[in-house]
Amino acid sequence: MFEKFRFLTSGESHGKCLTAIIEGLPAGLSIDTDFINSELKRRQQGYGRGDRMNIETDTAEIVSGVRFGKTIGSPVTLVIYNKDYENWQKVMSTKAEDQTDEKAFYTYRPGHADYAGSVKYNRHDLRDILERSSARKTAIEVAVGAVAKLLLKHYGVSCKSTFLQIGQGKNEEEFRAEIDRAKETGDTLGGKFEVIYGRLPVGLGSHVHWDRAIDGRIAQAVMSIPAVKAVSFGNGENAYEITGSNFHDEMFLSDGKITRKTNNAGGVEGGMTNGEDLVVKVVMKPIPTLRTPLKTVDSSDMTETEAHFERSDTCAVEACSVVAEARIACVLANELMLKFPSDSI
Ligand code: EPS
Repeated sequence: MFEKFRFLTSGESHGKCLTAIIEGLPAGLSIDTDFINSELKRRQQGYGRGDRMNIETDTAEIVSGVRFGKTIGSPVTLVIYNKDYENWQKVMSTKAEDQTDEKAFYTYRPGHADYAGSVKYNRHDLRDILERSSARKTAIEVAVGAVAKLLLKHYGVSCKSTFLQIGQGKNEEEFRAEIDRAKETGDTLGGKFEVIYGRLPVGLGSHVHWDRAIDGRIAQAVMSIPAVKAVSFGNGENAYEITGSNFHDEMFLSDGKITRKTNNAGGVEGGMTNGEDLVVKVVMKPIPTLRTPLKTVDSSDMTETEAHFERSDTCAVEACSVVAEARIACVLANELMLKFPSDSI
């Protein structure tokens, strides 16, 4: 999927650091580290975040690919150090001789990766799965997305997010009340938000093969964010109840240019951007690590029990929207580089 703007990330939630290597950036792109760090700060904020956010002050260190503030065409390496590692050095040691059962756990958290991950990778201590399945890894993805956003900004592309609903709440005041209520009862909350990218060129993506459709690529990138359960474009989630004459966005001319009065397609037709705003709607489920225990199974003796609780957030929808912006930015950066290939800015 990422043919031009490619990246890999590594790192565990309580490991030493999170790392990313980005390849495919043109040389000469200004890398504004303050912008990258402000995006990391946005991801840490939001009403309902947990105690881990009081420990971390995420900042990205650039260790390759940038000289005197500009890319030089070589891979860009980013590192975010986990402050909390200080408290986990023994438990997260990479050395065989440090083997310990401290912080091991065996009760699957329903809704999390524990069960399927432990079966797939044949791990007894579920911490081996928790550490990478944790949404902690989205910190480094936001740093990569910030670099992608710098490329998009260079081409004049804009980005914003809006919260549509959290629990039953539909405005800021109601969001907070819902989150307070969930927190009191040891519960968690999901929500719905939209990400809008504007001023995109016509023709990113393609209709010629299924795996080149930009809506498909964006859906994959957003759906794989931890806890995301639904992704749609424009008015796509309601398309089943509207007739064709009401759904499709009619075309008009204004000063010789094509204009539309509606954007039910969310800026994508035939798997390509059509010049209208790209509107991606996302639903995040409530985080599955609950203070109020859920019924589950203990894998060590196969008895019914209650789920493991580890420090968690009550609601991370705001953080999720920053991660979704970042993932979409990476897809768009790749598509821009495919359509306008260039070794330098
Ligand atoms: C997160 C860091 C994690 C969690 C949260 C997101 O830190 P810790 O496990 O040390 O509390 O706060 O992740 C989850 C709740 C989860 O289920 O994945 C972060 O940096 O966003």
